[in-house]
Amino acid sequence: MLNNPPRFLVHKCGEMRVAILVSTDEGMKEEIMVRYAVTPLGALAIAAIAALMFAAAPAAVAQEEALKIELPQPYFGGTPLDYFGENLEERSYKPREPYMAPAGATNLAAGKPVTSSDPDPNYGKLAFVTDGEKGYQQDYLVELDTAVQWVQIDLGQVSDIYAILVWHFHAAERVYFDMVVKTADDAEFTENVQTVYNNDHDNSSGLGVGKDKEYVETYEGRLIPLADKGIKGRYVRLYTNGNTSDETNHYVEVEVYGQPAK
Ligand SMILES: [Ca+2]
Ligand SMILES: [Ca+2]
Repeated sequence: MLNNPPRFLVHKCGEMRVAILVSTDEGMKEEIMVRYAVTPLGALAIAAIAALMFAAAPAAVAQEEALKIELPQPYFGGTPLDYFGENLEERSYKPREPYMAPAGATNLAAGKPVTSSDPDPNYGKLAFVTDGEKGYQQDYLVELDTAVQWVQIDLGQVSDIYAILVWHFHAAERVYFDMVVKTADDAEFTENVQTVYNNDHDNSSGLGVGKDKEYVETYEGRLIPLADKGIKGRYVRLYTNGNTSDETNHYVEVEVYGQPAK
């Protein structure tokens, strides 16, 4: 795999080596492409040809690709948000950049079982969290009780997790408080527990202090980037503690991109 441009090494004796660095399971390795005894001019010529060949070569075999994320229709209208928190992220009105993850990642959460701290939602069903419907309409919304509540998804097997994407509710400008996201190998969250997002700066939910930002909900959902974090787990649990409009907690959809762990 040509991960790096060729390097041209001309030795004092007039021998030239054209080498490339390739990445292998053992790490970076130098592979010699050409080794010639040449005049300095000849060395330059070979270097130029090799550079041209490299430039013309097809791109390295893809190890990563952009996640294929289906976005719902945006909602226009509603009351502008009147909330300024110290920890509120500055809003970006640009579309999110494509997110690169190891090739072959899929939404492991699709159709998977959902449990919750509130097994009897105010309205909607827990199954809505993983049913693929992400519209802003209330028909797609599950509303959980007030105070700290969580939903939990069982991916079915321990998996490599590259990104978690969550839509709480996007038919209004809202910020959900104390959003904490954890992964674990067991449903009780005692084994291999990892906190992958926490924006509870004052520990008001009692799950620990987090440094992540609060943000305003949009149709793009919130993508938690984990591709380079080496996160493995079977269960994903997401907490919130009310929002800027009321004290209840909402979900439209949660997606978990990754692959079953090898
Ligand atoms: Ca849904
Ligand atoms: Ca808080």
